[in-house]
This record gives sequence, C-alpha cells and structure tokens, in this order.
Amino acid sequence: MAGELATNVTMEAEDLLLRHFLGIVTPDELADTARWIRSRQQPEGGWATFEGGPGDLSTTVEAYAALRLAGDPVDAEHLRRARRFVLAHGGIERTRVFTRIWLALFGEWPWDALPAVPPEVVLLPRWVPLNIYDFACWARQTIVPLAVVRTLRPIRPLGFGLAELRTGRRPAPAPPLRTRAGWLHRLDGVLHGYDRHPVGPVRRNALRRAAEWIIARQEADGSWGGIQPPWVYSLLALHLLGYPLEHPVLRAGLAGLDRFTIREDTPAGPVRRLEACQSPVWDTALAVTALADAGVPAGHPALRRAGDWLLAEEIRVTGDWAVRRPGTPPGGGWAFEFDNDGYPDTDDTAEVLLALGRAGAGEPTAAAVRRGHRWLHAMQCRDGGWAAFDVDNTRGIARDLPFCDFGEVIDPPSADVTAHVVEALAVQGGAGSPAVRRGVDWLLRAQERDGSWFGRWGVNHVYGTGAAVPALIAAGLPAEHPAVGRALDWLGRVQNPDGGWGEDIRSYRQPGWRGRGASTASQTAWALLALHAAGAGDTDRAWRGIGWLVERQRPDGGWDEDLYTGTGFPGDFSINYHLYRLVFPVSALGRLLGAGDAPR
Ligand code: R04
Repeated sequence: MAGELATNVTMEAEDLLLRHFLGIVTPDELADTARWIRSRQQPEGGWATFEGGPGDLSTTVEAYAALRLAGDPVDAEHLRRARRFVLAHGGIERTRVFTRIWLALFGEWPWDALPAVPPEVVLLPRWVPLNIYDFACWARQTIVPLAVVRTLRPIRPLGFGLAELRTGRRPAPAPPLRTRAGWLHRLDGVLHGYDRHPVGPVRRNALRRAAEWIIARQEADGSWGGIQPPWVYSLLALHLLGYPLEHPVLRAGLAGLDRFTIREDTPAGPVRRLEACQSPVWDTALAVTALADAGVPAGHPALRRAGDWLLAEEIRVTGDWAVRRPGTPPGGGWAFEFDNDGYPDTDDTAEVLLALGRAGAGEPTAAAVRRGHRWLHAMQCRDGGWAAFDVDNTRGIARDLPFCDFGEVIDPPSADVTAHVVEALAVQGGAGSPAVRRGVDWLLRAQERDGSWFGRWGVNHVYGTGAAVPALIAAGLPAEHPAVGRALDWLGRVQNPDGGWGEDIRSYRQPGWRGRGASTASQTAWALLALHAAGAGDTDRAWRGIGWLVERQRPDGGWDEDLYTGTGFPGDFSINYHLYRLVFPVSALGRLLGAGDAPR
C-alpha cells in the first residue's frame, strides 16, 4: 500500500521539458500536464512548492516555460500574471541553478553563466574533499549526470524565447573572499578556466567513468534512486553521451517514469501529474504499526501479509552505503520504495523492524530483525547519531558550493532518524546497549533550548519531538527526566486553541513559526504520541488533542489534510504523504484510547 506522494509542479514542468528535449512528447501529454500545472497556479501569478505556501520564483519560471511549450499564448491572462510575478521576484537571473540548467538546455541561459561541475569529480579518490561520496546520495546521483550534461553543453531550441522573463540585472555579487563561500566562488572561476581547456584524455576518461557509474546504479524499475531528479538527469546524460532511446537502459528508464505518472479525470478535463518518488515500504510499515496500535492482533491475516511483503523487501545486496562501511555484510536494510535497492536507509529500516515486531510472522522474521539490527549498528555515525542513507556524511563545505544553491546536499545525523533507530533497537531488546546509550546521549544533546527537537524529514519540531520522546522512553529514560518534561512543556505551549497541533513549513526559515500553524491530523497525532509515551495520555491537553481528531474524522473514517507535513529538503522541498493523515491518527487514537496491544 502506498499513498500518493505530492510535491510541486517542477515535476510536471521538467517532465515536459525533458520529453520535448528528447523529441518524444505527445500532444496529449502536453495538454493534460498543462491542465494540471494551470490548476495549481495561485491568484498572484506564481506557483508554490507546498499547499498554502508563497509563490516560488524558480517553480514559476519552470511552470511558465512548460505552459508556453504546451502552446499557451504569451499574452494569455494567466501567463501575464505569471510574468509579473517572475519579474517582481528578480526574473530568470535569480532562479536556482537547476532552473537555469533547464533553460540552458534550450539556449535560454548561457552554459558559461552556470557554476562549473567538471566530470573529473568522479575520478577523485575518497580522501580528497568534495569527491562524490562527500555528497548525500541524492545529491551525488544528481551531480554526476549533470556534470556530463554541463560538459556537453547541448542546446535544442524551444521554438519560442523566454526573454520576457529576464530583468537584465546583473547576478548577485560574489560573496566576500574571507568566507568559505567566497573562495569556493573563486574556485568556480578556476574550474571554468579548466573547462575551456581540459586535458583531453582525462576528460574522455572521466566521461566514460561517469557513464559507467550511472549505468551501474540504475535500479530494477528503471529509476535512479527512485527519485525524479537523478532519474531525469541520468536519462539526459546517457542520451547526450550517445545512447539511443531504444537502448535497454534508456527504454527501462522512460518506461519506469510511466509508473510514477498519475492520470485523473477532472471537470476541466484529464490531468497528468508525476510523483517525485513513491513510499510503499514506509507507508506499509507505518500502516502495520497503526493497525496494531488500534487493536488488530498480531498474526491477523492483514498484518501477516504485510509482514511477509515487508520481509521480501529486505535488501540483500550492497550499495553506496558500503563505501563508508566496507566490512559490513549486505542485508538487514530496507529502502523507501519498491526497487531502490542501492539505497536502503536507516529510517525505513527502523520503522520496518518496529512493524515486523507487531505483525506476528514466524522464524524468518527473527532472522531478518537480527540482520536489521546488525545493519543499523554499522550505520551509526561517529557522534552517536544516525543519518538516513550514509555514515558520517557531514562535510559542510559541500553546502557552500555555488552549484549547491537548492536543497540539502549532505546527510548528517538528525533527531528524527536517530529517534526512530533508537526506538527500534530499544524496543527489540537493545535498551541498555552501548549503541542505544550513545544514541540517547546524542538526542539529549540535540534537544533545542525551547525543549523541542528538529524534524529533518517531517514538519518540523512537532515531528522531531513526536519521534524523540517515544524513543527516549523506550530506551529507558524515566518520564520524570527533565528532558522529557521540557518537551511536554513545549508541546503544551504550542498546542492550538482548537486542541490540535500544527506547524507551518515556514518554521524551517523563520524560528517564530516553530510549533505554530493550523492544526493538522498528522501533526496532532505526533504530539499525542509523545504525550502518550511520556505517560501524559490522560491529561486535559491530551484529551483536547483527541477531541480535535475525533471531531474532524470523516464519515469514511479518514481525515482531510491539504497541508504538507513531510519534508524532502528543509525549506526547499516539501511533501504531502497522502497516508500520513490516516496512519498517524490511527496510531495515536489506538494508543491513547487503549485499544491495542499497547506496545509497551
Ligand atoms: C520520511 C522519511 C523516510 N526516510 C527516507 C526518505 C525518503 C525520501 O527521500 C528523498 C525524497 C526525495 N524527493 N525528492 C528528492 C528527494 C530526496 C530524498 C530530491 C532529490 C534531489 C533533488 C531534489 C529532490 F532523499 Br536535486 C521526493 C528518511
């Protein structure tokens, strides 16, 4: 089972631009995708990256280009509105690097005016700073193909220009030389010089190695990492290196994109949109836990089938994580999706292990859980925390590269992931182990002064706190511990007058929004899970939270949740996981109302 994973219209815009570039876009794809993009425009003319959010310049430029490609006239009312928005926010000149790469592919931005990414980066040994393994897996898988594209500098016209989106203003001045960003900017100048006169054999070798590196990482479903950006850029890179569209690698890649495509009939006509990635393993694990929390007994056919399915999803092969842990045998890791076997992550692994413990399957489960614990132990970072995909992927210098102006590009330990891993290990017999103790110490150090924890993969401090408190209690911290008390106080302070909890995505950039925002079902549930773990499930504040959920439950048993509560990149990329509105309230109500075989 997987809920839709909704993000923003850069998915659809880039899909049309990719298909136009490759010469395979069909009139129906153009019309139906454009209908979707138009439906998401805001009255002010822009497109946001999350429901209710402000218009975003880069997203709007990409949407505009895609709508023009679909034939919308430049003087149409909605495009005039979009243009006004773009110009008021600084025009193409101020868009993110990815947006300007898309424009460069069509001759609408000079390749020379983009940060350098020499493909020789794939030749750097692992001890050299800024080698590809210093980047998070998602950034690494994006940078290697883009280095190829950037080197080959293709231009295929759109058939129209986008000059109307330019302000003509100069780009922002370089950061001062005394800062790291400043000298990395100068390094970019040096690399531009090298790009004009590369050493021929070295460059050819680098391009060949990049192609091999990319092809070796294609997954069984044709994707790269199961996420849209590396997928799309890998297809572009291989195509530009001369792989024909009929080549099995490209054919599988394009066919795989179809399975991430959603088609729907609306009153305005058929629409077509794309998921940035899919979450079946994550959703199934959370659903098993929710059902068990709500009283479905272990061994129930639904839980057993889900448990069997999860067991079959265990990844038994090695992946990029082994670069930092060469001695660790493969096995015991789970990924987010059906087929991204190269990138198991500790967060999914922890949630799957917790779910397996509740599903009530037989002996194969115990062996898989043992392998899972072994893998999680191996993935602990040197400071005692856990990150999602890699160990000690913490070189912050990557963030200051001019190329990396969007999203997170490293994968350091985070409170939410560490909490999930600590909880899984602790619940399954490891509460006193040194690894869990170091994880607990990490969490105690990571608590914010206000008593909350940061949420890296969910919005935001309500998510982090909703993960940390149950983990600390599972690991044996008494509910009277001051850290727990401060967390409960914080949750009490940020509870909405309506009894629910909510947190605006703007909290990632503006601390004033921490814990503040319209109540949502999933965020209310996260807060309640923390209260319950700390023994405060029968307090006035908990009952008001329960009341919020009960009053807003739909007749069909579900909840509405338009607001995004999932995080891809804090502040830059947000996700609406469509099952969050269901699994977390069911867990919370199940635990607080005492329906289930209470986990502890
Ligand atoms: C909920 C947390 C579970 N756990 C696993 C995370 C899985 C999803 O991780 C990612 C999702 C992503 N999407 N888009 C990107 C991305 C990266 C992830 C993305 C990647 C590169 C660029 C832009 C977006 F790691 Br450039 C949906 C922690």
